[in-house]
Amino acid sequence: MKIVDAKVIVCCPGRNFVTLKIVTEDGVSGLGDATLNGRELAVASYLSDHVIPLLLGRDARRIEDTWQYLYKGAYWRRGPVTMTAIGAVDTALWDIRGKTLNTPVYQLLGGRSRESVLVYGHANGTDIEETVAAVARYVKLGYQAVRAQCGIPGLPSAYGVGRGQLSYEPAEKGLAPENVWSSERYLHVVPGLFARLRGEFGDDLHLLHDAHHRLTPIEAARLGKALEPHHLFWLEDPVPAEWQEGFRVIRQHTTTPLAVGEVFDTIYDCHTLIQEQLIDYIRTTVVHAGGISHLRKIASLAELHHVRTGSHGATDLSPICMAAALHFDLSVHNFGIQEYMRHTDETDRVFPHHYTFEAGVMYPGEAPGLGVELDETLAAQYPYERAYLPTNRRLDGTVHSW
Ligand code: KDG
Ligand code: MG
Repeated sequence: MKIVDAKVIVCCPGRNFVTLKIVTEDGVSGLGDATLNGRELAVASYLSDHVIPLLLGRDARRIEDTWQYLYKGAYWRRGPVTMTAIGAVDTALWDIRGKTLNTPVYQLLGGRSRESVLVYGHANGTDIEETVAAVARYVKLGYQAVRAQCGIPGLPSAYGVGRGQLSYEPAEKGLAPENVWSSERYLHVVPGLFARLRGEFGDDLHLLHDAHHRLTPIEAARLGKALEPHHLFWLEDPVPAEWQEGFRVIRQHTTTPLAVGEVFDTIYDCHTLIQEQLIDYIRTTVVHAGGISHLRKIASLAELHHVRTGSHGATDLSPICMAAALHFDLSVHNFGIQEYMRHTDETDRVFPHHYTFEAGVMYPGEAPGLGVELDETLAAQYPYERAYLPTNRRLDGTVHSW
């Protein structure tokens, strides 16, 4: 089953998405998400200029061999651009395999390990009371798990606080905006937010929080300790993710569960964290960590060390990635939770899909392959628009992690 064609489609139905489409000699096509927020065209070029010429004529059934060929064959290994491109090829090949065998991808991954996939939504507000109201809206929609973020007095903007919609979209059209940050002010607010949320919603609702890589280890340890009475499902990205040793300090001080991984692109970024049990959830994604094949290897290592998965699922990951994540989540034994930010209606129209949400859980659907299509005619009506994630500076002007 030879690959006879492949192309990259870049579109912007509200935000930018990069998609790889691979076609076989039998006329079967598969899709892979290749979106790297704020650096989209680098992956598009990597695929068009360097990967697609290598795919033509290859057997689409050799998924593992193609992964190894692209990874080892580049000589320059790892990195978000390379691994997103490999992830797109891998995802598209799993899609083709499912369509060829007329079965949903999760059946090829060992079948269902559970009936459905627990997801968490994003609640946010400019202050604590607005966030409480936002969490209430999610509870009303049936969510069993909610991530809560709120504005910080004295700071003009805060990570995770949107513009009043259910979805939060950080990328801005044009050049990168600058945010202002103060860890001191942030640390004053967050414990009070969760005390208020537990008081309002009781013990059963799963509550999550994302510190978005901004604290030092000892600050994160202090936050984790302060949050212990409110038993979070997890505290995400407490310190810059590449700073693996930092987690040892946090771990010594707090029992708040820790999650990390959305910026990791291979198992080599997280094997120490997993093997030393310095984290509880590994949040690598299909799109950025080398596709379904590589994510399964990370999950297998994590399973040995009591670490569960928690796939990243922000709106900058296209519905193709969302579908792939759901097939993966349903199949792996040590699944934890899946992030779910709803895409805009425009995005859903460009990427019609079979996955569904009901009562706080999701289902990938029973369509062959991943169960997502790309309406190329509609996509062509939304050309690429340059957009960047924000940057961040402390109150005194020093650059800080965003
Ligand atoms: O592109 C960056 C976003 O995906 C990221 O900021 C979202 O942290 C995020 C999350 O947990 O969804
Ligand atoms: Mg995050």
